[in-house]
Amino acid sequence: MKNTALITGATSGIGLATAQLLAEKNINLVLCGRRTEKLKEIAASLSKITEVHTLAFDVRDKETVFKLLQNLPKAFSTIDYLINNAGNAHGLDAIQNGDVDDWDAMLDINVKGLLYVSKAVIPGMIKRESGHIINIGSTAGKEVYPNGNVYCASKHAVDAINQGMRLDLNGKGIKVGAINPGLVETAFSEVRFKGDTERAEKVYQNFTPLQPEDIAEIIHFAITRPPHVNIADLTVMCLAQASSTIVHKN
Ligand code: NDP
Ligand code: 8X3
Repeated sequence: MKNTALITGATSGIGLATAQLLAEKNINLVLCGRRTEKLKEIAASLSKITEVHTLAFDVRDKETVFKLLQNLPKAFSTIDYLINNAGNAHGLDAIQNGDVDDWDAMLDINVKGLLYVSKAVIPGMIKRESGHIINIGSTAGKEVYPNGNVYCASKHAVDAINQGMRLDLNGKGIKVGAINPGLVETAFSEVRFKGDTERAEKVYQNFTPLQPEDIAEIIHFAITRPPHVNIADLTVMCLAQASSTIVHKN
């Protein structure tokens, strides 16, 4: 029997690379994101190699999250792997200059959205006494950098939720673990800087950042460990990065 992975934020970056890799590994996919057209395009390509179901929703919309995830078509309703990946940074401002809408977006998407999706998926895992939840945290969940304030808070919350999930689901046959990347070259900075591509590109210049495929490989490694092995918390940075603020550039 094929396994099924539900990936949030599958339309771009880490989520998209993970969808591609897991499709190649013959895992069925439930792909989520807000952009319907992008989801259709990805499904058209990946359904040549595996079974794909797409769900377009905003993780902030809790009613829709529960309605869609509790009514998955039978062929996709057994979620073996939940990849809680949807998220972004919005802005990079000192706390005194922060935009409250940016704060709302980061806390609502990165924290509350992850909770809603998990709440919808966990009961099935508990019933089956099986499943694996991978929470995508960040080095920003391990340290705080200047102007990162609320984004870092949201990822510290993911770190706490990851630990809390592991404690509360202990003994229920469910693996829980976080993967915390450093700088990964995706649309992340373009979103953070609200479409300022020039500023976004500069974030990844003069060093070799992680690529989304690097994280996808680690996610695949984590979900293919033997039944008794759970990767609880894994931080990964590119060679040039030593911390959020120390990046060796050429
Ligand atoms: P991208 O911007 O490339 O991808 C973000 C994904 O999240 C998109 O698929 C987007 O889909 C989805 N998303 C964003 N907001 C919502 C929402 N409200 N509802 C549903 N889906 C949403 O960024 P990354 O791939 O880099 O980011 C993925 C995760 O990795 C995030 O949690 C990020 O914090 C984390 N991360 C990223 C790092 C990096 O340096 N890039 C480093 C450490 C962690 P759509 O727009 O279609 O809704
Ligand atoms: C994304 C990495 O350093 O931009 O979580 O916060 S960073």
